[in-house]
Amino acid sequence: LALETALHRALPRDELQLYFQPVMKAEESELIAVEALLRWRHPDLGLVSPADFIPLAEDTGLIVPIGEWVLRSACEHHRRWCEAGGAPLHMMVNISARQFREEGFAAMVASVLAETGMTPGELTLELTESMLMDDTDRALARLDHLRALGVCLAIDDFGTGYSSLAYLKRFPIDELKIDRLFVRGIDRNTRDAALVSAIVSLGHSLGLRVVAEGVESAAHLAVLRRQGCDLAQGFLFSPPLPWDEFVAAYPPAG
Ligand code: G
Ligand code: G
Ligand code: MN
Ligand code: NA
Repeated sequence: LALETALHRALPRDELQLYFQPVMKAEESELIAVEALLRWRHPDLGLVSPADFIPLAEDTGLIVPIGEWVLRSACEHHRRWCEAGGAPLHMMVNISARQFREEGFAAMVASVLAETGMTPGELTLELTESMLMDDTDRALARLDHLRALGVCLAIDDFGTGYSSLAYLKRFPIDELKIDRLFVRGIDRNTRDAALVSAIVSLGHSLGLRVVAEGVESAAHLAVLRRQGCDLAQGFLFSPPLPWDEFVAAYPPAG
């Protein structure tokens, strides 16, 4: 309950912050996108991971205002990037299940796009398989609504959820993000390598871009390049960084 009370105050007290992790073209190691990752600076507990407070935010419904803040802040940071003369950069934002199911979600996305002047095609919303699997007809309607706004849609943590491949045929998805669970062993474990290779082929045959998460070593990247994976994200390139550090590491007009 104490944590819940504190979470209620997090937004008005300005305790939430976005970190940004670069996403690179696998072949050229060139910056192409950035994922916004939420952090909470709790006055006593210090930095609290979203893994520890997103579930609470979902249960209490606080995820709705918090998620809107995340999206607006991500779009505002993107505008700063553009104003600094940055090359086109996709902004990737995580969406939670409760947010996605919220009646006004697509309308909220539309108004944030309008208010911030964000180019819809440069925004990617990250969804998870389980969000699409319950009530698939309604999920499809929501995805169509979002796609009509011009935003891109990605499946995050691909391969780990409860899912069916049939939805890939029906749903208007642009991108698969392979969970780092599969990437971790690709340079040593032939099963992991086979799974990642199969996901890359599956994605490409459906016209999707494929991102590998959790790329931690040059050996990981070498296998991913050989397999033709499009994009790579992970500690090999950079951990998630505060905006100023991200911009210093990847100068927009550099
Ligand atoms: O950045 P980190 O590894 O601590 O993230 C832990 C988990 O929290 C990941 O599953 C990530 O997708 C999720 N997460 C990070 N930022 C957000 C956010 O803004 N919204 C939602 N819904 N989840 C987030
Ligand atoms: O679920 P999602 O993919 O959104 O989770 C993103 C989380 O993964 C972030 O919290 C980030 O800190 C973490 N992360 C990013 N790159 C790496 C990596 O190379 N290795 C590991 N172990 N975690 C990573
Ligand atoms: Mn993600
Ligand atoms: Na993921």
